[in-house]
Amino acid sequence: MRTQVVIVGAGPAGLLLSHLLGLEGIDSVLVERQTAEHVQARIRAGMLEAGTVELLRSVGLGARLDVEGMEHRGIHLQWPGERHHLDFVDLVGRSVTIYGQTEITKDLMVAREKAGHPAYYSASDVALHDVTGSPSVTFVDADGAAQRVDADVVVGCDGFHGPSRLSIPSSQVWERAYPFAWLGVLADVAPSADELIYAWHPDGFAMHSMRSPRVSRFYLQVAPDEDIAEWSDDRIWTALATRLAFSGWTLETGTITEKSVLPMRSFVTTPMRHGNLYLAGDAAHIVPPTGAKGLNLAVADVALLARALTASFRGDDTLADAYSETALQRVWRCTHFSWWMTSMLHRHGDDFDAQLQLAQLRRTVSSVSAATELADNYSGIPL
Ligand code: FAS
Ligand code: PHB
Repeated sequence: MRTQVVIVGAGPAGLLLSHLLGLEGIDSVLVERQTAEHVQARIRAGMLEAGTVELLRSVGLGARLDVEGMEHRGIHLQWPGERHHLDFVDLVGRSVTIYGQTEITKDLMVAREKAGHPAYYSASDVALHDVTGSPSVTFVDADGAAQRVDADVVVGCDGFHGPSRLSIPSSQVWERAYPFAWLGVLADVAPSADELIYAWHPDGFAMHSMRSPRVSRFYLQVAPDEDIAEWSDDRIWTALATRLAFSGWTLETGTITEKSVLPMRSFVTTPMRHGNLYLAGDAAHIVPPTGAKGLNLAVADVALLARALTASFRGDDTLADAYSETALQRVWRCTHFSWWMTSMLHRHGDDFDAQLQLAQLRRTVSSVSAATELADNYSGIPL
Protein backbone atom coordinates (compact mmCIF):
# COMPACT_ATOMS: atom_id res chain seq x y z
CA MET A 1 0.00 0.00 0.00
CA ARG A 2 1.04 3.61 -0.41
CA THR A 3 -0.36 6.62 1.45
CA GLN A 4 0.69 10.09 2.51
CA VAL A 5 0.72 9.51 6.30
CA VAL A 6 0.90 6.17 8.11
CA ILE A 7 -0.18 6.44 11.76
CA VAL A 8 0.89 3.84 14.34
CA GLY A 9 -1.72 3.61 17.12
CA ALA A 10 -5.49 4.24 17.04
CA GLY A 11 -6.00 5.80 20.45
CA PRO A 12 -7.41 9.34 20.60
CA ALA A 13 -4.22 10.87 19.15
CA GLY A 14 -4.03 8.57 16.11
CA LEU A 15 -7.76 8.64 15.41
CA LEU A 16 -8.00 12.44 15.73
CA LEU A 17 -4.91 13.01 13.55
CA SER A 18 -6.36 10.80 10.83
CA HIS A 19 -9.66 12.70 11.04
CA LEU A 20 -8.02 16.14 10.87
CA LEU A 21 -5.79 15.14 7.93
CA GLY A 22 -8.79 13.64 6.13
CA LEU A 23 -10.63 16.97 6.39
CA GLU A 24 -7.70 18.52 4.50
CA GLY A 25 -7.80 15.83 1.80
CA ILE A 26 -4.67 14.10 3.09
CA ASP A 27 -4.75 10.30 3.00
CA SER A 28 -3.68 8.24 5.99
CA VAL A 29 -3.57 4.61 7.09
CA LEU A 30 -3.98 3.64 10.76
CA VAL A 31 -2.19 0.57 12.16
CA GLU A 32 -3.40 -0.51 15.62
CA ARG A 33 -2.24 -3.43 17.76
CA GLN A 34 -5.54 -4.00 19.58
CA THR A 35 -9.10 -4.60 18.36
CA ALA A 36 -11.33 -1.54 17.91
CA GLU A 37 -13.52 -2.87 20.75
CA HIS A 38 -10.50 -3.04 23.09
CA VAL A 39 -9.48 0.52 22.24
CA GLN A 40 -13.03 1.77 22.82
CA ALA A 41 -13.40 -0.10 26.10
CA ARG A 42 -10.34 1.39 27.83
CA ILE A 43 -11.51 3.47 30.81
CA ARG A 44 -9.20 6.48 30.87
CA ALA A 45 -9.54 10.25 30.80
CA GLY A 46 -12.69 12.16 31.50
CA MET A 47 -12.02 15.90 31.68
CA LEU A 48 -11.77 18.07 28.55
CA GLU A 49 -10.21 21.52 28.40
CA ALA A 50 -12.22 24.32 26.78
CA GLY A 51 -9.88 24.26 23.76
CA THR A 52 -10.37 20.53 23.25
CA VAL A 53 -14.17 20.96 23.26
CA GLU A 54 -13.93 23.84 20.76
CA LEU A 55 -11.63 21.84 18.47
CA LEU A 56 -13.86 18.73 18.51
CA ARG A 57 -16.93 20.86 17.74
CA SER A 58 -15.11 22.67 14.90
CA VAL A 59 -14.28 19.41 13.11
CA GLY A 60 -17.74 17.85 13.27
CA LEU A 61 -17.26 15.83 16.47
CA GLY A 62 -19.47 17.88 18.79
CA ALA A 63 -22.92 16.30 18.28
CA ARG A 64 -22.90 13.76 21.15
CA LEU A 65 -20.45 15.87 23.15
CA ASP A 66 -22.96 18.76 23.23
CA VAL A 67 -25.74 16.44 24.42
CA GLU A 68 -23.91 14.07 26.78
CA GLY A 69 -20.97 16.22 27.88
CA MET A 70 -21.28 17.74 31.37
CA GLU A 71 -20.03 21.34 31.37
CA HIS A 72 -18.49 22.43 34.68
CA ARG A 73 -17.61 25.96 35.85
CA GLY A 74 -14.74 24.68 37.97
CA ILE A 75 -13.64 22.24 40.66
CA HIS A 76 -13.71 21.86 44.46
CA LEU A 77 -10.48 21.72 46.45
CA GLN A 78 -10.80 20.14 49.90
CA TRP A 79 -8.88 19.22 53.00
CA PRO A 80 -10.27 18.08 56.40
CA GLY A 81 -12.91 20.58 57.53
CA GLU A 82 -12.77 22.77 54.42
CA ARG A 83 -14.12 22.57 50.87
CA HIS A 84 -13.70 25.47 48.43
CA HIS A 85 -15.02 25.92 44.91
CA LEU A 86 -12.79 27.49 42.27
CA ASP A 87 -14.93 29.04 39.54
CA PHE A 88 -12.88 28.96 36.33
CA VAL A 89 -15.50 30.94 34.37
CA ASP A 90 -15.30 33.81 36.86
CA LEU A 91 -11.50 33.58 37.04
CA VAL A 92 -10.45 33.07 33.39
CA GLY A 93 -13.67 32.97 31.36
CA ARG A 94 -13.34 29.28 30.43
CA SER A 95 -15.27 26.19 31.54
CA VAL A 96 -14.30 22.50 31.37
CA THR A 97 -16.37 19.49 30.26
CA ILE A 98 -16.67 15.92 31.47
CA TYR A 99 -16.90 13.60 28.45
CA GLY A 100 -15.14 10.23 28.71
CA GLN A 101 -12.23 9.30 26.47
CA THR A 102 -14.18 6.18 25.55
CA GLU A 103 -16.90 8.42 24.07
CA ILE A 104 -14.39 10.49 22.08
CA THR A 105 -12.86 7.28 20.73
CA LYS A 106 -16.30 6.03 19.67
CA ASP A 107 -17.13 9.34 17.94
CA LEU A 108 -13.78 9.29 16.11
CA MET A 109 -14.20 5.70 14.96
CA VAL A 110 -17.66 6.49 13.55
CA ALA A 111 -16.25 9.52 11.72
CA ARG A 112 -13.42 7.44 10.28
CA GLU A 113 -15.82 4.73 9.09
CA LYS A 114 -17.82 7.39 7.21
CA ALA A 115 -14.66 8.87 5.66
CA GLY A 116 -13.54 5.42 4.51
CA HIS A 117 -9.87 5.80 5.50
CA PRO A 118 -8.28 2.35 5.96
CA ALA A 119 -7.51 1.22 9.50
CA TYR A 120 -5.83 -2.07 10.43
CA TYR A 121 -6.76 -3.34 13.89
CA SER A 122 -5.29 -6.40 15.61
CA ALA A 123 -1.98 -5.76 13.79
CA SER A 124 1.09 -7.58 15.12
CA ASP A 125 4.86 -7.34 14.55
CA VAL A 126 4.47 -3.65 13.76
CA ALA A 127 7.81 -2.16 12.70
CA LEU A 128 8.93 1.22 11.35
CA HIS A 129 11.55 1.46 8.57
CA ASP A 130 13.71 4.16 6.97
CA VAL A 131 12.08 6.99 8.94
CA THR A 132 14.71 9.50 7.75
CA GLY A 133 14.32 8.55 4.09
CA SER A 134 11.29 6.87 2.50
CA PRO A 135 9.35 5.61 5.53
CA SER A 136 7.32 2.43 5.68
CA VAL A 137 5.54 0.41 8.33
CA THR A 138 5.34 -3.37 8.15
CA PHE A 139 2.99 -5.55 10.15
CA VAL A 140 1.01 -8.77 10.15
CA ASP A 141 -2.70 -8.07 9.75
CA ALA A 142 -5.62 -9.69 11.59
CA ASP A 143 -5.76 -12.44 8.94
CA GLY A 144 -2.08 -13.29 9.36
CA ALA A 145 -1.02 -11.66 6.07
CA ALA A 146 2.25 -9.67 5.94
CA GLN A 147 1.56 -6.03 5.03
CA ARG A 148 3.70 -2.99 4.19
CA VAL A 149 2.58 0.63 3.99
CA ASP A 150 4.89 3.07 2.18
CA ALA A 151 4.30 6.70 3.12
CA ASP A 152 5.76 10.21 2.94
CA VAL A 153 5.42 10.56 6.73
CA VAL A 154 5.02 8.20 9.69
CA VAL A 155 3.46 9.41 12.95
CA GLY A 156 3.90 7.51 16.22
CA CYS A 157 0.65 7.76 18.20
CA ASP A 158 1.36 4.43 19.89
CA GLY A 159 1.38 5.51 23.50
CA PHE A 160 3.91 4.90 26.26
CA HIS A 161 4.58 1.28 25.32
CA GLY A 162 4.68 1.65 21.53
CA PRO A 163 7.75 1.18 19.27
CA SER A 164 7.82 4.60 17.55
CA ARG A 165 9.74 6.48 20.26
CA LEU A 166 12.48 3.83 20.04
CA SER A 167 12.98 4.70 16.34
CA ILE A 168 14.53 8.02 17.36
CA PRO A 169 18.20 7.16 18.02
CA SER A 170 19.32 10.27 19.88
CA SER A 171 16.24 10.89 21.99
CA GLN A 172 16.65 12.34 25.47
CA VAL A 173 14.28 11.17 28.24
CA TRP A 174 13.16 12.96 31.40
CA GLU A 175 11.27 10.80 33.88
CA ARG A 176 9.90 11.01 37.43
CA ALA A 177 8.20 8.10 39.16
CA TYR A 178 5.89 9.06 42.04
CA PRO A 179 5.82 7.11 45.36
CA PHE A 180 2.12 6.40 44.91
CA ALA A 181 -0.48 5.26 42.36
CA TRP A 182 -4.22 5.79 41.81
CA LEU A 183 -6.87 3.20 42.40
CA GLY A 184 -9.51 4.10 39.78
CA VAL A 185 -13.14 3.14 40.41
CA LEU A 186 -16.19 3.30 38.14
CA ALA A 187 -19.57 2.98 39.91
CA ASP A 188 -23.22 2.92 38.88
CA VAL A 189 -24.29 5.70 41.22
CA ALA A 190 -25.35 9.29 40.65
CA PRO A 191 -22.58 11.76 41.48
CA SER A 192 -22.81 13.15 45.01
CA ALA A 193 -21.31 16.46 43.86
CA ASP A 194 -22.09 18.90 41.06
CA GLU A 195 -18.44 19.22 40.03
CA LEU A 196 -15.18 17.41 40.72
CA ILE A 197 -13.80 17.24 44.27
CA TYR A 198 -10.00 17.01 44.70
CA ALA A 199 -9.36 16.12 48.36
CA TRP A 200 -6.13 16.22 50.38
CA HIS A 201 -6.34 13.90 53.39
CA PRO A 202 -3.85 12.49 55.94
CA ASP A 203 -4.73 8.99 54.68
CA GLY A 204 -4.08 10.02 51.08
CA PHE A 205 -5.59 11.84 48.11
CA ALA A 206 -9.12 11.13 46.86
CA MET A 207 -11.11 12.47 43.93
CA HIS A 208 -14.79 12.44 43.10
CA SER A 209 -15.33 12.64 39.34
CA MET A 210 -18.14 11.40 37.13
CA ARG A 211 -19.09 10.19 33.63
CA SER A 212 -22.84 10.88 33.46
CA PRO A 213 -25.80 11.74 35.77
CA ARG A 214 -25.88 8.03 36.65
CA VAL A 215 -22.19 7.01 36.65
CA SER A 216 -19.50 8.25 39.05
CA ARG A 217 -15.71 7.94 38.75
CA PHE A 218 -13.47 7.96 41.83
CA TYR A 219 -9.73 7.79 42.52
CA LEU A 220 -7.86 6.90 45.70
CA GLN A 221 -4.15 7.38 46.36
CA VAL A 222 -2.57 3.97 47.03
CA ALA A 223 0.96 2.55 47.15
CA PRO A 224 2.71 2.26 43.76
CA ASP A 225 2.72 -1.54 44.00
CA GLU A 226 -0.79 -1.82 45.48
CA ASP A 227 -2.55 -5.14 44.94
CA ILE A 228 -6.11 -4.48 43.72
CA ALA A 229 -7.16 -7.76 45.42
CA GLU A 230 -6.60 -5.97 48.76
CA TRP A 231 -9.42 -3.52 47.97
CA SER A 232 -12.91 -4.90 48.50
CA ASP A 233 -15.81 -2.68 47.46
CA ASP A 234 -16.55 -2.00 51.15
CA ARG A 235 -12.96 -0.92 51.78
CA ILE A 236 -13.12 1.38 48.74
CA TRP A 237 -16.35 3.07 49.87
CA THR A 238 -15.08 3.44 53.43
CA ALA A 239 -11.84 5.07 52.23
CA LEU A 240 -13.72 7.41 49.86
CA ALA A 241 -16.22 8.40 52.59
CA THR A 242 -13.33 9.13 54.99
CA ARG A 243 -11.16 11.10 52.60
CA LEU A 244 -14.04 13.06 50.98
CA ALA A 245 -15.91 13.68 54.27
CA PHE A 246 -17.41 17.14 54.73
CA SER A 247 -19.99 18.30 57.26
CA GLY A 248 -23.54 18.14 55.92
CA TRP A 249 -22.46 16.19 52.82
CA THR A 250 -23.10 12.50 52.08
CA LEU A 251 -21.29 10.23 49.62
CA GLU A 252 -23.82 8.03 47.83
CA THR A 253 -22.61 4.47 47.15
CA GLY A 254 -23.58 2.00 44.41
CA THR A 255 -22.38 -0.95 42.35
CA ILE A 256 -18.70 -0.79 41.44
CA THR A 257 -18.35 -1.89 37.81
CA GLU A 258 -14.58 -1.41 37.29
CA LYS A 259 -11.54 -0.93 39.51
CA SER A 260 -7.84 -0.84 38.62
CA VAL A 261 -4.51 0.50 39.85
CA LEU A 262 -3.06 3.20 37.58
CA PRO A 263 0.67 4.02 37.71
CA MET A 264 1.75 7.66 38.16
CA ARG A 265 4.71 9.05 36.26
CA SER A 266 5.99 12.15 34.49
CA PHE A 267 7.79 11.34 31.27
CA VAL A 268 9.00 13.49 28.37
CA THR A 269 11.06 12.41 25.37
CA THR A 270 12.71 14.84 22.98
CA PRO A 271 12.78 15.51 20.14
CA MET A 272 9.24 14.77 18.93
CA ARG A 273 10.44 14.58 15.33
CA HIS A 274 13.22 12.62 13.59
CA GLY A 275 13.36 12.97 9.80
CA ASN A 276 9.94 11.91 8.51
CA LEU A 277 8.87 10.43 11.88
CA TYR A 278 6.75 12.55 14.22
CA LEU A 279 5.52 11.63 17.73
CA ALA A 280 2.22 12.79 19.25
CA GLY A 281 0.41 12.11 22.53
CA ASP A 282 1.52 9.53 25.08
CA ALA A 283 4.14 8.24 22.63
CA ALA A 284 6.12 11.36 23.54
CA HIS A 285 4.98 12.28 27.03
CA ILE A 286 3.10 11.02 30.08
CA VAL A 287 1.71 13.21 32.87
CA PRO A 288 0.21 12.15 36.21
CA PRO A 289 -3.58 12.49 35.70
CA THR A 290 -4.06 14.90 38.64
CA GLY A 291 -4.10 17.88 36.28
CA ALA A 292 -6.43 16.22 33.71
CA LYS A 293 -3.84 16.90 30.99
CA GLY A 294 -3.01 13.56 29.33
CA LEU A 295 -5.73 13.43 26.74
CA ASN A 296 -5.86 17.22 26.27
CA LEU A 297 -2.13 17.34 25.59
CA ALA A 298 -2.49 14.58 22.99
CA VAL A 299 -5.21 16.66 21.29
CA ALA A 300 -2.99 19.76 21.33
CA ASP A 301 -0.08 17.83 19.76
CA VAL A 302 -2.32 16.48 17.03
CA ALA A 303 -3.97 19.83 16.26
CA LEU A 304 -0.51 21.35 15.82
CA LEU A 305 0.83 18.40 13.80
CA ALA A 306 -2.19 18.28 11.47
CA ARG A 307 -1.65 21.95 10.60
CA ALA A 308 2.09 21.39 10.14
CA LEU A 309 1.71 18.35 7.86
CA THR A 310 -1.05 20.00 5.82
CA ALA A 311 1.20 23.03 5.19
CA SER A 312 4.13 20.75 4.40
CA PHE A 313 2.19 18.74 1.83
CA ARG A 314 1.29 22.11 0.27
CA GLY A 315 4.97 23.13 0.07
CA ASP A 316 5.61 25.07 3.29
CA ASP A 317 7.74 23.22 5.89
CA THR A 318 7.94 26.06 8.41
CA LEU A 319 5.46 24.58 10.92
CA ALA A 320 6.75 21.03 10.43
CA ASP A 321 10.34 22.11 11.07
CA ALA A 322 9.19 23.85 14.27
CA TYR A 323 6.77 21.10 15.41
CA SER A 324 8.92 19.49 18.10
CA GLU A 325 10.03 22.78 19.67
CA THR A 326 6.51 24.25 19.54
CA ALA A 327 4.78 21.14 20.93
CA LEU A 328 7.33 20.78 23.75
CA GLN A 329 6.56 24.27 25.08
CA ARG A 330 3.02 23.09 25.92
CA VAL A 331 4.26 19.67 26.98
CA TRP A 332 6.56 21.17 29.62
CA ARG A 333 3.87 23.64 30.80
CA CYS A 334 1.42 20.77 31.27
CA THR A 335 4.12 18.56 32.80
CA HIS A 336 4.87 21.25 35.39
CA PHE A 337 1.19 21.85 36.18
CA SER A 338 0.47 18.12 36.52
CA TRP A 339 3.50 17.73 38.81
CA TRP A 340 2.39 20.77 40.87
CA MET A 341 -1.19 19.50 41.34
CA THR A 342 0.13 16.01 42.17
CA SER A 343 2.69 17.30 44.69
CA MET A 344 0.15 19.56 46.40
CA LEU A 345 -2.60 16.97 46.78
CA HIS A 346 -0.95 13.61 47.43
CA ARG A 347 0.15 12.67 50.93
CA HIS A 348 3.87 11.85 50.95
CA GLY A 349 6.92 12.81 53.01
CA ASP A 350 6.62 13.92 56.64
CA ASP A 351 4.41 16.26 58.69
CA PHE A 352 6.46 19.25 57.55
CA ASP A 353 5.57 18.34 53.95
CA ALA A 354 1.89 18.11 54.99
CA GLN A 355 2.00 21.64 56.42
CA LEU A 356 3.54 22.94 53.19
CA GLN A 357 0.78 21.26 51.15
CA LEU A 358 -1.96 22.71 53.36
CA ALA A 359 -0.36 26.15 53.14
CA GLN A 360 -0.36 25.88 49.34
CA LEU A 361 -4.00 24.76 49.31
CA ARG A 362 -5.07 27.63 51.61
CA ARG A 363 -3.16 30.11 49.40
CA THR A 364 -4.74 28.71 46.24
CA VAL A 365 -8.33 29.09 47.48
CA SER A 366 -7.84 32.48 49.18
CA SER A 367 -5.77 34.41 46.62
CA VAL A 368 -7.34 35.45 43.32
CA SER A 369 -3.96 35.40 41.59
CA ALA A 370 -3.15 31.89 42.92
CA ALA A 371 -6.63 30.61 42.00
CA THR A 372 -6.33 32.20 38.57
CA GLU A 373 -3.03 30.43 37.92
CA LEU A 374 -4.67 27.07 38.67
CA ALA A 375 -7.80 27.94 36.63
CA ASP A 376 -5.72 29.11 33.65
CA ASN A 377 -3.73 25.89 33.52
CA TYR A 378 -6.54 23.46 34.35
CA SER A 379 -9.07 24.88 31.84
CA GLY A 380 -6.36 24.89 29.19
CA ILE A 381 -4.19 27.79 28.06
CA PRO A 382 -5.62 28.52 24.56
CA LEU A 383 -4.20 26.33 21.77
P1 FAS B 1 -3.04 5.83 23.92
O1 FAS B 1 -2.15 5.06 24.84
O2 FAS B 1 -4.43 6.13 24.32
O3 FAS B 1 -3.14 5.09 22.49
C1 FAS B 1 -1.99 4.47 21.94
C2 FAS B 1 -2.51 3.38 21.01
O4 FAS B 1 -1.38 2.78 20.38
C3 FAS B 1 -3.23 2.28 21.79
O5 FAS B 1 -4.49 2.04 21.19
C4 FAS B 1 -2.30 1.08 21.67
O6 FAS B 1 -3.00 -0.15 21.60
C5 FAS B 1 -1.58 1.39 20.37
N1 FAS B 1 -0.29 0.70 20.26
C6 FAS B 1 0.63 0.50 21.23
N2 FAS B 1 1.69 -0.19 20.74
C7 FAS B 1 1.41 -0.43 19.42
C8 FAS B 1 2.10 -1.11 18.37
N3 FAS B 1 3.27 -1.70 18.59
N4 FAS B 1 1.52 -1.15 17.14
C9 FAS B 1 0.31 -0.56 16.92
N5 FAS B 1 -0.39 0.10 17.87
C10 FAS B 1 0.16 0.13 19.11
N6 FAS B 1 -5.57 11.14 31.23
C11 FAS B 1 -6.38 12.01 31.86
O7 FAS B 1 -6.43 13.18 31.48
N7 FAS B 1 -7.17 11.59 32.93
C12 FAS B 1 -7.15 10.28 33.36
O8 FAS B 1 -7.83 9.92 34.32
C13 FAS B 1 -6.33 9.34 32.71
N8 FAS B 1 -6.32 8.03 33.11
C14 FAS B 1 -5.46 7.15 32.47
C15 FAS B 1 -5.40 5.77 32.84
C16 FAS B 1 -4.51 4.88 32.20
C17 FAS B 1 -4.45 3.43 32.61
C18 FAS B 1 -3.66 5.35 31.18
C19 FAS B 1 -2.65 4.43 30.52
C20 FAS B 1 -3.72 6.70 30.79
C21 FAS B 1 -4.63 7.60 31.42
N9 FAS B 1 -4.73 8.94 31.04
C22 FAS B 1 -5.54 9.83 31.65
C23 FAS B 1 -3.98 9.44 29.96
C24 FAS B 1 -4.64 8.97 28.69
O9 FAS B 1 -5.94 9.49 28.64
C25 FAS B 1 -3.76 9.39 27.56
O10 FAS B 1 -3.29 10.71 27.72
C26 FAS B 1 -4.43 9.24 26.22
O11 FAS B 1 -4.89 7.94 26.11
C27 FAS B 1 -3.38 9.60 25.17
O12 FAS B 1 -3.85 9.15 23.97
P2 FAS B 1 -2.82 8.51 22.89
O13 FAS B 1 -1.63 9.41 22.79
O14 FAS B 1 -3.64 8.22 21.71
O15 FAS B 1 -2.27 7.19 23.58
C1 PHB C 1 -11.60 11.55 35.29
O1 PHB C 1 -12.81 11.91 35.33
O2 PHB C 1 -11.24 10.41 34.91
C2 PHB C 1 -10.54 12.52 35.72
C3 PHB C 1 -10.87 13.86 35.89
C4 PHB C 1 -9.88 14.75 36.28
C5 PHB C 1 -8.59 14.28 36.52
C6 PHB C 1 -8.27 12.94 36.33
C7 PHB C 1 -9.24 12.06 35.93
O3 PHB C 1 -7.64 15.15 36.93
